[in-house]
Amino acid sequence: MPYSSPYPDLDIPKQNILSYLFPPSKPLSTKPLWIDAQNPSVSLSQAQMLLWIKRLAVGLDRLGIPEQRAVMVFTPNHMYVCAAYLAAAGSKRLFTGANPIYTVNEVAHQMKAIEAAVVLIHPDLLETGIAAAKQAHISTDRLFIFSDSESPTTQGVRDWRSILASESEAEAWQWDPLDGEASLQTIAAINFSSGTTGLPKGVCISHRSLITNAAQCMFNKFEGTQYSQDNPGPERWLAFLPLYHAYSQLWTINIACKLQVPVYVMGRFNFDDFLKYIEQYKVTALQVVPPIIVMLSKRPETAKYDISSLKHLFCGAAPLKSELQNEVSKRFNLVIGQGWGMTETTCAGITMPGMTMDLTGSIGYLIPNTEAMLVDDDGKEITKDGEPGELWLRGPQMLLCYWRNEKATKESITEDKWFKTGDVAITKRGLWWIVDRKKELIKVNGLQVAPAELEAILLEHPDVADAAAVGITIHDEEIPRAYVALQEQAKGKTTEEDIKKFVASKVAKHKRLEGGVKFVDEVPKLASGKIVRKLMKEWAKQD
Ligand code: AYL
Repeated sequence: MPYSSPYPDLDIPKQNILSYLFPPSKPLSTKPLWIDAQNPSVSLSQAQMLLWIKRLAVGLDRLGIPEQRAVMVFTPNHMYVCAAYLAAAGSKRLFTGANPIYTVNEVAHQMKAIEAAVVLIHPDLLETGIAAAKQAHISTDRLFIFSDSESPTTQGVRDWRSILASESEAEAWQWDPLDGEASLQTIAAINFSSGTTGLPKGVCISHRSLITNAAQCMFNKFEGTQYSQDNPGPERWLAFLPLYHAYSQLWTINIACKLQVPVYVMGRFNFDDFLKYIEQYKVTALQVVPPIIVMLSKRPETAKYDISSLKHLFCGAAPLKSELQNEVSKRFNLVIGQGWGMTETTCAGITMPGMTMDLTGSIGYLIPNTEAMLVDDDGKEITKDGEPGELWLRGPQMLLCYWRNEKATKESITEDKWFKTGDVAITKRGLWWIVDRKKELIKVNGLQVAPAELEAILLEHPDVADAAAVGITIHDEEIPRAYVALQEQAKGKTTEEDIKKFVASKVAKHKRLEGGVKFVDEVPKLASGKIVRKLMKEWAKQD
């Protein structure tokens, strides 16, 4: 028997994400909702946001972008990313975002994988964006400069404002309601994840899944508190997590809009600014990742600011030590609740409700409408509380499929719709703990690093005969390390630094081989060719 959520099922509407966020029955709010953290006189209300969404949706129609084709953004956070996300999804196109620290090769990979039809590029990233588009054979007239102020045409690339419809034209635009089955089958967003194995893949999330996960997380947020969706209480958030990731999209765009919580949108992350904004705007709650909790614990800058307005931190994306959770919670007098989820589960799957303070490191309870199974190495179901197994999940927030990758889809979703997470969990009395990771994934700063991607790059080096990448943990932080077998003639000549530099020239910072390069005679593999990562992780522990 699978485990089910302790909460009653929620009734989730089957509709367009725009119908859910901007219901015609409710007047649109004109209060500042998305506010520029750096320049708070600049903001967008719910009503203004909808107008930008419509103007862009009509603009995309005019460009002739077909349904279910990708609108990609390559930018640090700013308010208009929310408009691009909802315009793309709401007009039945697909939203996808690339990490603004990506190299040309990384952006080009994503552009090609998703067959981007339009790319909106921040002016600071124009050179990288144009070079990547060339590699991906995307023509210049499909690229647009994308920031919160108008830019002149540069290298033939126009500002995104040039494709926007006028206000009156936009007002006439109506979205497809996507009632019923269409809500389940229409993809709204594609974020990238390596899943349990291989290279990063596009994760197809439907309108229905987006709505489901927002509803589940809002239920969970208010569970056991005096507040509710109709009366969320006095809240102010700071959006510093990147909007190309599911976590920020869920809270900064969808939930903030639904609950009408003002959110200060921050561009590039900087810890001092982060603290300054919390103080300045009296931020009440934050969605964070474990490295933020580490910074709050260790960095002296925290003493310079008054962050006593903060009452709640919601932490997900990587393991958080309970000692650290408890220390930071006591010191700053706030509740820290963990949540677990994946790009493939829209975002959340298991979370600690409301203002519950847990001292055991638990990630919480299954959220409504969600079932789980624990499965042993032979594929048998584990039913005894406290016994570890691979976590499988089922619920309306699971991905539809991996984009144009039937093989990966079949490998990760069973015929009766269980999604295999690759995480190892235990459960006791309805609570859940993540105890291990069975899949290859390395998590650095809460961000995914796919070993297969690093291995492909290592093999491009002429002196490398074979290579494997694994995550190793140093001072509670996971970082990538490579085990490399050199070609005969390179042995004793090619150095660790050579390999590290080679990789660093091709990847974003968080994927660099900070855990070092170890030379081996042979990369340990099974007869099938499968790399034995566990063994290398054991070696690393003995260093
Ligand atoms: P992706 N503890 C341990 N590992 C975790 C946790 C956690 N609390 N949360 C995520 N992971 C790991 O796609 C786990 O290995 O999504 C999982 O398979 O970037 C992988 O990260 C997925 O990484 C929320 C809010 C989850 C945010 C998130 C983060 C989603 C990260 C639930 O409510």
